[in-house]
Amino acid sequence: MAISPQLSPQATNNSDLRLWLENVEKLGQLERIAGAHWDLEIGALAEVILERLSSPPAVMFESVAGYPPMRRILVNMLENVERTALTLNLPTHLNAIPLIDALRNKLRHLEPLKASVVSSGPILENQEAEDWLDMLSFPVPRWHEGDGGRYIGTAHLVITRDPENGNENVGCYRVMVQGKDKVALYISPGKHGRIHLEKSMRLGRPIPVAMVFGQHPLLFVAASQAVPIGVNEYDWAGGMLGEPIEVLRGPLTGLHFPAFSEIAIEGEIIPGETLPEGPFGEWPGYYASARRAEPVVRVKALYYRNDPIICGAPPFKPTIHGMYRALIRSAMIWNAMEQAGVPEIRGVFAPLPAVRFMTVVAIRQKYPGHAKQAAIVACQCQPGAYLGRYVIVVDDDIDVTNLNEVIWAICTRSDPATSVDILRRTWSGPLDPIIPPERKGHNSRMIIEATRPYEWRDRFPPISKISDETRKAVESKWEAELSRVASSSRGRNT
Ligand SMILES: Cc1cc2nc3c(=O)[nH]c(=O)nc-3n(C[C@H](O)[C@H](O)[C@H](O)COP(=O)(O)O)c2cc1C
Ligand SMILES: [Mn+2]
Repeated sequence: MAISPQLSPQATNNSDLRLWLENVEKLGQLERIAGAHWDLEIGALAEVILERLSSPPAVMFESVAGYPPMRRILVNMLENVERTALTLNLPTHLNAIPLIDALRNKLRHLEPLKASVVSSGPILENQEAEDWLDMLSFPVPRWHEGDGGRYIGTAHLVITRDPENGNENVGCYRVMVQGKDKVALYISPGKHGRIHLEKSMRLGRPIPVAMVFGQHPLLFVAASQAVPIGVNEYDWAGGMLGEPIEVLRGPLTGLHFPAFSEIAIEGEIIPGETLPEGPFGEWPGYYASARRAEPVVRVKALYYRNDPIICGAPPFKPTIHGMYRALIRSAMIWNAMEQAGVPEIRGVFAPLPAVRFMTVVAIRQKYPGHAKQAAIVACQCQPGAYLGRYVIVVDDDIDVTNLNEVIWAICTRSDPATSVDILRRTWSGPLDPIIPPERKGHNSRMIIEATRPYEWRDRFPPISKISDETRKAVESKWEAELSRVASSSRGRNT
């Protein structure tokens, strides 16, 4: 049973998820699935679609079993280059490296734009107070068999305030439903929301919290990538969008949430109040931590739009998802390397399956030691330092986004005895699978210089490959034959 598209007729605000959906639909990249169950089916379908398609569409689940048809779940929002570009307000025709280049330029010149506080918006279309509300009136998925519960927060916003200086922060920290009016969240050490929470705990005061579970994906990017402390995530997103994000001031907490969001709550954490949370499949592709006591938010008010949409980005195995993370991290590392003065950087890429664990850098070598300098900076600059493992430097004839080329460069231009270095006691974290529980904290880095050795780079064996000139001439003369061969062998190619 398919449901006809019901996008809001008033989707005119640029920070509105529904306008984003209209644009994705114009790209032909929005699919709808009706009738899936919240318990494992939505998670499994999202995963299988990622597994089967190299450029997967965004998928909207409607008519979820046991729920009103238009309480919806949207997944796989940012799983290709085009939708990541659309979301970051960049041209959608660019390939990965030109997009990374455009993004890093944009980030370098980004001027945050102060959010504009408004008094109404679609998020207020429905309002329910503490005695009425039920977090499970939405089709919150249990994404994977091993998950400890139903996670409403995987691509969302958690808004908190610093009890000392009043600054607000918007972070993305996983949220599990614990009952009609309770949710638990996990924030890892050092995150801005955790700093606010710890300060309030020390003061012995309840901490007000607001959360948003469906919003323009740019706001999810702002909440889940490293916006520096002191920069408000809404202001950062406004700068990216080129216009201020419209926010409402929550009546109970004074915390701000986007006027065009889909579902929002206000509530508070009482110091010391915890419930068992987790386990949850995490971004390295493993269950890294056991079920443990985490802070509980008592939900005091619920707001939602008509036909609300929960956005979901549960961490699947990174071999099949995470395109936006790869693109954004690559741009951030590239900028940090340039700021550190590394010259002639021709490409930086954090390959998809490796998430943070690998960075590949292409340079045009200028002096002895240039490759080593690039490697050390890439793996120790701020956006590249946390939870890395391998850093590979290649010459600029290698396409850093193509792992086949990178592996060929490693195999033919590095010699393990002379091209590899290990840095010890570098920055790791609780989610590092290879570090045993009693040693979490540090790990190491392997630097691989897979560039032609500087000293004799001019005498390095030439590559056996036709020249660009010959290729062009042959391609234009033989195009018809080449197309015939490609189409007649298509069936056998899969
Ligand atoms: C899909 C997704 C889920 C995330 N879940 C968590 C989480 O559960 N806990 C956490 O501490 N960080 C999580 N992160 C990472 C933080 O959102 C990220 O570090 C962000 O920069 C934190 O914001 P802050 O710097 O304002 O603290 C997640 C990131 C993504 C992309
Ligand atoms: Mn922050």
